[in-house]
Amino acid sequence: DQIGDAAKKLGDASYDFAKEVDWNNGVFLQAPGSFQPLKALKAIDKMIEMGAAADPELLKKAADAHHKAIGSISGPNGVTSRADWDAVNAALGRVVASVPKQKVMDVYDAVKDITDPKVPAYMKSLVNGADAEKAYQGFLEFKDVVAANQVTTASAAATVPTGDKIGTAAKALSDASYPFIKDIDWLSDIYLKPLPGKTAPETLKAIDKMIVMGSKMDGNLLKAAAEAHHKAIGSIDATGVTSPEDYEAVNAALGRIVASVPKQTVMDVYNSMAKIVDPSVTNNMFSKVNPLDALSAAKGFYTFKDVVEAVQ
Ligand code: DGD
Ligand code: CLA
Ligand code: PID
Ligand code: PID
Ligand code: PID
Ligand code: PID
Ligand code: PID
Ligand code: PID
Repeated sequence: DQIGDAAKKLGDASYDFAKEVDWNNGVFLQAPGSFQPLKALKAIDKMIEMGAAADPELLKKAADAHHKAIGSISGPNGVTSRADWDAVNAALGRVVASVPKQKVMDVYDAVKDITDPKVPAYMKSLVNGADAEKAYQGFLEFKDVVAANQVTTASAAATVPTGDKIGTAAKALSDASYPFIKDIDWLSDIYLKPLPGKTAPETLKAIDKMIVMGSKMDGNLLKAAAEAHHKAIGSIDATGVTSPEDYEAVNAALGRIVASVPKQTVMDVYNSMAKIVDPSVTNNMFSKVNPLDALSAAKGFYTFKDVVEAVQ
């Protein structure tokens, strides 16, 4: 297709740049400017809306392309192979083309709103500047091909199951855990701190397992989960906490996507995360909330998971 061909040209223009970026640099975990959680949540919300509007099949293929690309990483900078670099660009170009232009620009504008104007120049200063300009020129040509293949109307909303066992169980889980949700400091910057003692390649292994799980999920249910998160973001209070109803809808939606993949795929995520999350992290989280609320939430979760497993 045209986007695939254009991605090869983009690769010619951008792979030198890709090789020069230190993908393992911890700076990429930082907020791109001053820390503004509510504005950042707005930017994420725009990404969620774009993801919910995208073609689920193309999203899956993009997830698969990333998984494959992680498998061909080499060298100290963590760069993927030339072929996989092109495949990721092509897959993302197709995802972008599957949503109306305005949804893409809304993401750009919202990210711009939390990005210090000095950040792009700082990024450029870490690589060969001429190669960055060549890559950007390539991106400008690529985006014209994407625009020429872009849809003009959004896809239909997801179908949300009703009256199912997971939906019923989600009510009990939500009742048991909403007090805990209210105890959590959602506006803290602690969630942007590096995991103690873990390197980027180690962390990427766990993220890879999530990518694999995402690509196996039922596309309609994943879209419904994105829509539920978007709705929940719309009802947050000043501390970032969503309404009980929207919280319940998020739990139901997530239970359903978990049930749509094999148990082992879920356990692979859990086990790989357990390897990188030191117990000190969990204990620290626990120390900041009311312990009875956390225990009630945990009990609710362990009851909920049996219902999920039964329909998995
Ligand atoms: C950049 C963009 C990269 C900056 C990286 C910041 C992104 C951080 C994302 C953090 C989000 C949070 C998610 C994680 C949450 C974790 C939860 C725990 O360097 C601009 C200005 C605005 C920059 C900010 C907006 C970036 C938006 C990027 C899309 C968002 C993606 C989402 C990422 C999130 C995660 C994904 C899963 O656009 O951009 C560089 C540009 O900066 C440079 O400016 C451009 C002008 O826009 C353009 O108009 C033009 O002037 C150009 O061109 C210069 O510069 C000139 C000529 O016109 C060209 O023809 C050519 O010759 C060129 O020069 C060659 O030099
Ligand atoms: Mg990705 C984007 C890393 C998994 C879907 N992703 C980005 C970039 C960053 C990144 C490189 C955001 C920061 C930025 O804009 O830099 N992703 C990244 C990692 C992983 C991952 C490390 C780990 C596996 N992503 C992942 C998965 C999905 C996505 C699983 C779902 C399938 N990701 C996704 C989308 C987008 C990203 C939809 C973006 O739109 C965003 C992005 O790249 O925006 C431009 C700048 C970008 C780069 C350095 C990448 C190359 C860009 C072009 C080809 C060349 C460079 C031009 C110029 C020098 C700088 C960019 C200017 C900009 C205005 C265009
Ligand atoms: C400028 C000036 C003009 C010239 C110009 C110009 C540049 C404009 C630009 C630009 C626009 C632009 C847009 C970009 C958009 C990037 C969008 C990224 C989206 C990320 C998403 C993440 C996610 C997911 C995901 C799916 C999940 C939801 C999420 C489901 C259902 C300034 C050059 C025209 C770069 C969507 C993918 C996992 C949130 O206009 O003179 O330069 O860049 O998890 O959804 O699972
Ligand atoms: C524009 C203007 C509108 C019209 C429009 C428009 C286009 C927007 C577009 C577009 C946005 C867009 C985004 C793309 C992004 C590509 C990002 C590629 C990333 C590749 C990576 C590869 C890798 C790896 C990996 C992880 C490793 C690092 C690597 C570590 C820690 C402008 C059409 C709407 C194409 C990250 C995965 C293995 C490098 O908005 O008018 O057209 O395209 O090895 O991580 O090692
Ligand atoms: C400039 C002027 C214009 C021309 C121009 C220009 C240059 C702009 C540039 C540039 C922008 C730019 C951006 C780059 C972005 C790279 C993003 C990489 C993201 C990597 C990640 C990696 C990771 C992980 C991971 C999970 C870990 C955290 C991390 C935990 C909990 C100035 C040329 C356009 C290079 C996200 C995945 C392992 C961080 O604009 O005229 O030159 O470069 O380890 O999670 O640990
Ligand atoms: C233990 C001991 C026994 C008792 C027991 C026990 C506990 C086991 C547990 C547990 C398992 C467990 C699993 C959990 C799994 C969480 C998985 C999260 C996945 C996240 C993903 C994120 C993503 C995306 C997304 C889609 C994108 C890709 C991504 C596309 C196509 C120890 C109780 C049985 C909590 C998938 C969603 C946006 C990466 O066994 O005695 O306690 O918890 O962006 O994909 O867009
Ligand atoms: C298990 C054992 C195997 C069998 C199995 C199994 C089950 C795994 C499961 C499961 C995992 C799972 C996960 C669920 C997670 C639910 C998470 C809900 C989060 C809700 C939030 C709501 C909100 C917001 C929002 C953003 C705001 C904050 C809030 C800010 C900054 C165990 C079956 C495989 C259900 C976060 C979105 C508005 C609070 O593996 O043997 O069954 O379920 O307002 O952000 O303000
Ligand atoms: C313990 C012992 C057992 C019993 C038990 C127990 C407790 C465990 C606990 C606990 C675990 C736990 C975890 C918590 C996790 C909260 C995670 C919140 C994430 C929030 C984020 C917010 C954000 C943003 C956002 C984007 C911004 C950055 C942020 C940028 C660029 C010990 C009870 C089981 C509470 C990610 C989205 C706005 C940070 O196990 O016997 O009690 O709690 O602003 O992006 O700015």
